[in-house]
Amino acid sequence: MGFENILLEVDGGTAIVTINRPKALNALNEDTLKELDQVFTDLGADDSVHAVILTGAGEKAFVAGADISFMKELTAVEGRSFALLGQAVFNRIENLPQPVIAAINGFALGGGCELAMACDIRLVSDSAKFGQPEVNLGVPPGFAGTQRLPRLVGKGRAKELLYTGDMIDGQEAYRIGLANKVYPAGELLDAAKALAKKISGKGQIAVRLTKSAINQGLEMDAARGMAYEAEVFGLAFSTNDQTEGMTAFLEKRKPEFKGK
Ligand code: DAK
Repeated sequence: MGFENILLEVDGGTAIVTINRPKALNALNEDTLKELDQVFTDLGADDSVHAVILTGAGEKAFVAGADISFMKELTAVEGRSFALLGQAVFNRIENLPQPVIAAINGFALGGGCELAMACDIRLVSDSAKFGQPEVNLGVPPGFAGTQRLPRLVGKGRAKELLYTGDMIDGQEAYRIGLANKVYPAGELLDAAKALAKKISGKGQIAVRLTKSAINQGLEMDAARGMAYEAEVFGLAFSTNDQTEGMTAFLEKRKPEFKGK
């Protein structure tokens, strides 16, 4: 299926999804969200893809937010369905079986910051700018910014960003735990590809089970989270990857994981 607002490239085990509306700083309208939903549905079902990189086209923006010209005339009912669509797409990304790395190459504002937070890992360029400026537009965040930001950076820092709409740069995002690493702009995509490749070389079932244990576990109390981890750990012992990984260690060779 061809997409109008998204570019998809698959190289080895890594898929690169680029949101491609650079004239509107990659702002998310309904069509773009629906295309993102489709592309991530397809990637989630593709076992040859081991990691996904999500980035924005052009040099200025990752995603400058939900599309304000699209949102301006929405009725209350339409606004609610737009928020539910965005939340569903972001949940799909957060719960994709494979890890998703956001390569944040510029503005990540509002829905763009929320999209980045739905990814597993955020690598950012030194020109990146994060913020939740919804209060400047007279609305609260609608794509789970009130939920994911405090979970990532803590309640106090999240409230400051959400109440003021202030922007922070990549270094500050790194300092508060919103970004994993900061790179010079020209090195960002290569760094994301290198990280994706590194993850692709590991036992894929183990990576997926680990993602599930973290995501599910964080929604439970610690005792239930640990019980879930034990189940997931046990499940790994039904795989060839577990036999291969442990045998290879004892034979002092590199494992050859098959994802089975
Ligand atoms: N939507 C639509 N177009 C946008 C856009 C956006 N979010 N951001 C930028 N653009 C467009 C600009 O209108 C401009 O278009 P033309 O005038 O060339 O046609 C083009 O991109 C280039 O932008 P600028 O000329 O403004 O570029 P600058 O470098 O001067 O400024 C900027 C860059 C990122 C600082 C500025 O564009 C800006 O402030 N943009 C808006 C950022 C923003 O407020 N983002 C948050 C959007 S609100 C909800 C559902 C969802 C949400 C909330 C509630 N419910 C249903 C309850 C989510 C809300 C958001 O994400």
